[in-house]
Amino acid sequence: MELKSSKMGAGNFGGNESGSDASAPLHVLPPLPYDYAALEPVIDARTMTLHHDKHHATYVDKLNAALEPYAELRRRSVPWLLMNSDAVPEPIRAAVRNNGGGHLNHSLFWRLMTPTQGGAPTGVLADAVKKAFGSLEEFRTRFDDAGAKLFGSGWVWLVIGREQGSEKPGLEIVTTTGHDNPIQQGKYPLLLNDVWEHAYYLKYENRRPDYLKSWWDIVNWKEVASRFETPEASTELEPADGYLPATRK
Ligand code: MN3
Repeated sequence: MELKSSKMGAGNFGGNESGSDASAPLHVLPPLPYDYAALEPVIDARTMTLHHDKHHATYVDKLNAALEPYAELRRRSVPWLLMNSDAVPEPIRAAVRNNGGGHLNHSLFWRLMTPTQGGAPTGVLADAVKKAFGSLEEFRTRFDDAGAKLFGSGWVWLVIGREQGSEKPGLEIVTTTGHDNPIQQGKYPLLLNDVWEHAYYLKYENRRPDYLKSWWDIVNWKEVASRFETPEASTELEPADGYLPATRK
């Protein structure tokens, strides 16, 4: 499978295309699109600082370290690595899955939150949510329930998968453990929430359901709608190669 490497620049998920410095880190920690305190009071600045500068940064560092001896794999994007785990040598397979997934998921997560949006989905996304879940309120309830029930560390997602009881594309709520991403199941992520304790414990302690409920105030619905309407523009998932996001049609 060949990457459309020319499209893989945006989002820091692609390979080092300059090729000028073989020792340069290939994967780069993206900056937060807002200040550390911007999501308060829902997520406190201390949590954001640790989460981005320590947790996410460590995933990027460990991913680069794992890939360092493998010249061919260093050209590959994170989604490609996650979707082609058979091509990743066994000694680094777990490290690439965990840290590559951690890098991809957090990069999406930062962009799907905003200090200014909140509110509700509009347009065709609103219609799709209503069709799949009955109402926005029901969707949120089911999403929160899935996140609250997920045992241990993981993520809760809204994805383009399959309509319930059919082969047609439709919206689904799924959960993943660790840092797995729904692209590994052929599903296209639209929205995600991090339910690892490091995402909420300083402020919410053991009250994960309170965190899940509060979080809706900072969801970037504009970005969710953009992903839904033009998934092909989300370059970090480009190498899906016929796998996704064609499921929308
Ligand atoms: Mn996290």
